[in-house]
Amino acid sequence: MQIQWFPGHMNKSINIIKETLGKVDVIIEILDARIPVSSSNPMIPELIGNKPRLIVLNKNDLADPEITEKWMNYYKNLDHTMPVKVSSKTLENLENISVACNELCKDSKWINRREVRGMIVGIPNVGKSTIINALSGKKKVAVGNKPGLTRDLQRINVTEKFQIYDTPGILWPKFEDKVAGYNLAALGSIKDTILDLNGIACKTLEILISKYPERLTERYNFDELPEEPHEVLNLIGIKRGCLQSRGIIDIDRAVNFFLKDLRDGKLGLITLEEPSELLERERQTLEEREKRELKLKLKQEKKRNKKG
Ligand SMILES: Nc1nc2c(ncn2[C@@H]2O[C@H](COP(=O)(O)OP(=O)(O)OP(=O)(O)O)[C@@H](O)[C@H]2O)c(=O)[nH]1
Ligand SMILES: [Mg+2]
Repeated sequence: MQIQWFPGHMNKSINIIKETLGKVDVIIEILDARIPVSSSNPMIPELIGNKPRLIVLNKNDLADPEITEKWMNYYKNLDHTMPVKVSSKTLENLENISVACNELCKDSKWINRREVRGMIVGIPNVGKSTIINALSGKKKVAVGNKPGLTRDLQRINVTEKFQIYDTPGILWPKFEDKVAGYNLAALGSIKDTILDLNGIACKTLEILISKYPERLTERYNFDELPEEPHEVLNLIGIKRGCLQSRGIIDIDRAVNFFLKDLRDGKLGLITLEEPSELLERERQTLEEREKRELKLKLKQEKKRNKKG
């Protein structure tokens, strides 16, 4: 699964962040609590250096609380970093953002003289605008479920002591990490029109069969959960009456049923990735990169030999 992003957008985003970085005290990185790794941007640590970073695990109303705790512990152990879990939809814990930003800056010389300034960053659809609207209590920023909606940089006074910049959906996910592509697509953060939805549903079902088998059994009233994702889709098709003429199962409809259930939280509180999987995930990404580079090298050699 390839994630699309255009070099022009990437350069513009980086320039905006770099320009704004000098004016702020804290970087507020919004992540989707259900997929903290997949919804992160690989360049942030390098870009912000030693600047304090607040990790906001947003959409916590949809995430598995047990795994969110694991992620909280994981981020607590990183340098210059503090995590908070929030839901900008239910407004749960939202005030912790300003509390944590103040905490991150509490030893600064200027802390009693002026407000803490934060800059919100994150990949499309993680809820940046929803958070700012909720914090400011006004509908100042366009919100939508289509990726890439916010376009211009804005500055908002949250309280007298806390000010934030809104940025467009300016960061990109990890291109090289295939799992990230699948996870983002499964949760609706990449436009469906460009996707192989059947493949995405199967990849996600693979995770759910191993992590949350009982949720699938409950939701679709299975007597027994099949082992293979495509078999689960077939069975969802049958259970939901997705049938074409002559009783053939309409898999596309079954896929849509399943993805809608997942995105709407109908399968319960679900998190697709855990900190313990990080190392293996990085190893896989590295292996893929090496394979790609080797393939390219062989191709170039073949070309050279043909010429020679
Ligand atoms: N359930 C739930 N949905 C949320 C939450 N926060 C945001 N959303 C939804 O996620 C979608 C994207 O939210 P936005 O605030 O537009 O995301 P954004 O990061 O500003 O997106 P771009 O402007 O495209 O970069 C919307 O449908 C929101 O309603 C949350 O905490 N819980
Ligand atoms: Mg936005």
